[in-house]
Amino acid sequence: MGNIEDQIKELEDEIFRTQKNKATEHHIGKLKAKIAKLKQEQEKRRVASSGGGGDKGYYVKKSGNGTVALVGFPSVGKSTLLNKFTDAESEVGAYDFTTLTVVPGQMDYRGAKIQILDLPGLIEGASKGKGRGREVIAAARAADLVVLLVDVFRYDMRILLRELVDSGLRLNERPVDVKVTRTHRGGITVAKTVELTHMTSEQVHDIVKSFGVVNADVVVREDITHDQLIDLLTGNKVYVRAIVALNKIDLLSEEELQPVYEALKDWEVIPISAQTDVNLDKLQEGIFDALSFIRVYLKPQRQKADLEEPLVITSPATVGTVCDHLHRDFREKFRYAQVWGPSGKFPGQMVGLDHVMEDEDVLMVVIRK
Ligand SMILES: Nc1nc2c(ncn2[C@@H]2O[C@H](COP(=O)(O)OP(=O)(O)OP(=O)(O)O)[C@@H](O)[C@H]2O)c(=O)[nH]1
Ligand SMILES: [Mg+2]
Repeated sequence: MGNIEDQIKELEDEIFRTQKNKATEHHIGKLKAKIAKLKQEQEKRRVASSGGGGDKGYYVKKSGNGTVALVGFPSVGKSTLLNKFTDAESEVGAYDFTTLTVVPGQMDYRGAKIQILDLPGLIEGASKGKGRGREVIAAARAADLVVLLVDVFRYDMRILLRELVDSGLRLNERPVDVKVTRTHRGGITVAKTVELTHMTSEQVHDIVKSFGVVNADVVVREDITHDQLIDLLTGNKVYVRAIVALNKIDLLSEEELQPVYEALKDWEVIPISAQTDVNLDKLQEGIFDALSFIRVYLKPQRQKADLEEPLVITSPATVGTVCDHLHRDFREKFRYAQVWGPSGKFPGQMVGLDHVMEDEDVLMVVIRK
C-alpha cells in the first residue's frame, strides 16, 4: 500500500478510465467515497503536522451587511475592480501577483454597506497551498458571496472551480435534506420520503457504510446524487453563492468575444471593463441581488421590538447567524430564541440556533448571563 497521495491518484485514475454511465455510476460513487475518506485523513495529518492550528488565513474583520470575495487568476483585474467600487487603494500592476494579501474596501450601494475583499490571484494547485492558495480560499469560504472574476484571455472556469471544490467550497449549491442518526444497534437502515433516481436505497446504505458507520438510521428527503451524499458524510463543506464577471471586454471586438461567451455559457456572466467603466453598474446590481439581504427586527426581553432599525444580513441566515452578528459570545451563551413573523409557525415560537430566518422576522434572543 503506497502513501495516501498515491492511493488517491490511483483511485482518480481508475475513475478517469471508467466509462461513465448508469451501470458504473455506483462503482464511481464508491471510488469517490474512498477518495473523500483518504483526503479527510490527509487533511488531518497536515493539520497535525502544522502544529494543530490549521490554516490561519488572512485576518479580516467582517464589516458591513455582507462580505464579497473577489476570486480569480492573477492579473484579471481584481484590484482594479476593488478600487472602482470602493475608496480602497489596492495596488494594480501589469504583472502577476501584484496583490499579496487581502485588501478590504466598502461599497455603499442602495443603502447597504457591502464589504469587498481583494485577494491575491488564485493559481492551479491553490487548494494544495500553492501561491498562498489556502489563505485565499479561506477568505472565500468566509464570504457571503464569491465573485469569480475572469478576463477575456484567462477564462478557464474548470481550473478555478476545481481548486475551490477541492477546498470544500460548494458554489450555488445547498446542503441536502438527509439525516444520518447514529444508533447503537440494528445496522444501517435507509428510509426515503421521495423517489430516488440517482441511487438505490442499497447504494445509499453502501456509501454510508464505506464511511465506517456501523449503526445508523438514514432518512433521505430528496433525490440525492452520490456526490451530494459523500459531501454530507465528509462534512466541512461551505456553501457559498457565486456569480461570474468577465473583465477586459474593451480589449476584444464583439466578434472576438463570441468564443469566450461560448466557453462560459453554463454561467450567467456579467461582461465588464473595470478600466473603462463598462457595465460596472450591472455588476454592482448583480452583487446586491445575489447577496439577497433580509431584515431582522430585534426585540429585547420585556420590551418592544425596534422596528426602526433592522439588522440587515444576507440570506440564507439562521438564528445562529444573527447571534454571530450581535456579539461573538452570543452563540456560546445562547439559551433560546423566540420568533414572530414570516419564519415562525405561530407568533412567539421558540426556536434554536438552526432556525432559518426570513425577511421581516422579529427575533428575541435569550442568553445566559
Ligand atoms: N484593458 C484592460 N485592462 C485592465 C482592465 N482591468 C484591469 N486591467 C489591467 O490588468 C492588469 C492587472 O490588473 P490588476 O487589477 O492588478 O489585476 P489583479 O487581478 O488584481 O492581479 P493580481 O493582484 O496580480 O492577482 C493591470 O495592468 C490593469 O491595468 C480592463 O478592464 N481592461
Ligand atoms: Mg491584485
